[in-house]
Amino acid sequence: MERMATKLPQVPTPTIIPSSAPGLPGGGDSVVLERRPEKVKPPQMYQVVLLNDDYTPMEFVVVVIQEFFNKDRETATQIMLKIHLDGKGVCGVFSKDVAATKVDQVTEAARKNGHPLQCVSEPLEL
Ligand code: TYC
Repeated sequence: MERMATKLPQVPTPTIIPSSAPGLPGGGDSVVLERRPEKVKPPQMYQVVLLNDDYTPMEFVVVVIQEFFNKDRETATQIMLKIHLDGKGVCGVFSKDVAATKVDQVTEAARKNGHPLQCVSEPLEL
């Protein structure tokens, strides 16, 4: 099996300070962990956005937001109305893979039900 390349977090290299070092309590060598600037960046996150159209029923959009984005009915209704009025709205923020899966699931559900609903993912600005 092919192995995935994984980036391990960088750990500081211990510095051995001899017990004779001035200002340190005696009784054997002391190990000091020096703090280094953090090199591991958090992963890029993606917002999943629904776009407005003139044909998809409001009720279908509310159910989609409830089912695929785990929102309660009231929140889902507010998001749907925001999309209806502004043209687009964020339904959730996810890692790249999860966002892509949400887009696929929503698009499949919409097409199965004969609706043109558009769902896209966008990298989140820092
Ligand atoms: N504008 C649609 C209507 O009036 C409702 C709608 C809301 C459609 C949100 C898509 O992402 C959407 N039936």
